[in-house]
Amino acid sequence: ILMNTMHTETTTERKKVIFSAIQPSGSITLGNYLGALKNWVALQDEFDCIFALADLHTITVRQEPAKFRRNIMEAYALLLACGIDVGKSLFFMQSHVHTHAELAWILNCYTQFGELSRMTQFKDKSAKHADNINAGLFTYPALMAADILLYQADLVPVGADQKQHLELTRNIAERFNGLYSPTFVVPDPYIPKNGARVMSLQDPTKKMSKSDENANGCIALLDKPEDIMRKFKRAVTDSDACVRYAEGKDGVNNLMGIYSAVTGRTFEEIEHEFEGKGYGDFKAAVGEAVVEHLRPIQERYADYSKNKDYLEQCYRASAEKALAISQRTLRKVMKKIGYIL
Ligand code: ATP
Ligand code: LTN
Repeated sequence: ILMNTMHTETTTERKKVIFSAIQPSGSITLGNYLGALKNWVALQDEFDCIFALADLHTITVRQEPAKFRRNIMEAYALLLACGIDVGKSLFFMQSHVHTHAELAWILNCYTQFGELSRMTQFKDKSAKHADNINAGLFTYPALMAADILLYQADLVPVGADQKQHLELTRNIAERFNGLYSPTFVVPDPYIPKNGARVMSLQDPTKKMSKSDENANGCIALLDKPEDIMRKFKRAVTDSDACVRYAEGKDGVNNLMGIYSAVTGRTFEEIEHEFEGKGYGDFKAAVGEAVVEHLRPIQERYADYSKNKDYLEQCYRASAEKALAISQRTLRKVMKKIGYIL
């Protein structure tokens, strides 16, 4: 009997599925990397991973076509350089897989106006782009839910700012499952302990963002070493002049978080390392550690970005497989609703 149960357990066990996406809305930042991308790379060996460039989401903010096209190709090459391996994972453009837009429409009809109105990203972006508060910006989370639910993802590696969208995705999935019958896996967020919320170097109460007007606050993965060093040297700290993690020391806490994420050292070890030293030494050390961490990524990027044919092979092959997987879910959903297939 024991043998039997063991046998059924191993045969019914399915590898957990990971889904995540990033918008090609500008230069990818250290915040994106430490909050999300680093985990994408790390999870590839253990799980079935599916990653996308969320280029449909990106047009919720107006994009200049030539620049948008460059940003998409840059983001694709850069993510391969970060370690996304299309031999292990799928990695494609959301706009190449039509099921995303189709399921998004359906899920829009299972998402309440009140729920969408509470999304802080919607409120922030509406304030920032007051001249273009379009319907897509409002229904953005329904498309994000479609991205995730199409692949029956168990885990979604994201930064802390996406937690609210993930909770809405779970609510939509549970609602649909309750109305019909179990259809979607209800996904969990996967948020790193360290680096989940990298703050602007100029205003450490605001998150580091691709679309920040103050370029000094933000480290792009492709920034030159001298620019990275300069930005860290100018980073806002405090007048305490002591490297320690404490409430109210937002600037120093942020730098310690970054240093810890790229070196693997604990906060205690960092405090010890800089005992008796000033912020000048500390900021230079953080800058150097980041430069060294990014160096191999930048070198690989230089190679990938020259090889457009290879990039195209990668994203087309992944999109084809993603379409086949996602179509299974979409058909199931449509059948349950009552559509004639
Ligand atoms: P935009 O400025 O266009 O809104 P963004 O920089 O906020 O872009 P997204 O494409 O929205 O980036 O996010 C991609 C991933 O990076 C998400 O998982 C998000 O949670 C994560 N992320 C974004 N900013 C940070 C940050 N400052 N710290 C940690 N994680 C972040
Ligand atoms: N909204 C996300 C990008 C995104 C995403 C997703 C993340 C689009 N679809 C699905 C995880 C899963 C953001 O980072 N702003």
